[in-house]
Amino acid sequence: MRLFVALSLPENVRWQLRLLCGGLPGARWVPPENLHITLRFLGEVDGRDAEYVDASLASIRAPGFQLKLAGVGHFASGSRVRTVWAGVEKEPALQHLHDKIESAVVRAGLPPDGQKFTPHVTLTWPKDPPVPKLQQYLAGHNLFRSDPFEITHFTLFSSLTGGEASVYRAERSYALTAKAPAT
Ligand code: 2AM
Repeated sequence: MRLFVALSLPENVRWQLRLLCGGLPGARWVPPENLHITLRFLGEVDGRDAEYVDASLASIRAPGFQLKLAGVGHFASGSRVRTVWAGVEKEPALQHLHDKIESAVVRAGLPPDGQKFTPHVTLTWPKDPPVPKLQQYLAGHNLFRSDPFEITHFTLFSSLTGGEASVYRAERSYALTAKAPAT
């Protein structure tokens, strides 16, 4: 089973993100129901390991928090653009939650990720967009800001790939504790 841990997004924010889904020739945009913030990609995991991961994730105690999406960006390998995404405004509680999830996954016996966590919402995996179009897209959406939204839980998703778009299914959600009081 192909698994990943992610934050789902409220419907109003997914609608706001739809406004960013256009303007790159040939791009196939992630359908609104699939938009998410990946916290940890687990890849193919067998049933027993999935149970260990589930138990380990269920033991996490971390406070809820508020997030806002901000701006757009891209990841590239060399000169190849791999991903165009919406950014996430800096929030220490998100990094904290990511770190707890990473520890939980390793405690469950999976290998460490070792990658720096750059929170984002993937909008498209474009196919060689013309550079001027990409620059125009990035500059044009630089000022994008979503409404703020509350993060009250995180979710273990399974992913079925191979079709037109991947099918993500929420396998289990894990509640965060009540938001820490402002200091
Ligand atoms: P991203 O889009 O947030 O970058 C579900 O497939 C999610 O897992 C994707 O949205 C992607 O996160 C992440 N993912 C998929 N394949 C991956 C891989 N080979 N390595 C790392 N992350 C991957």
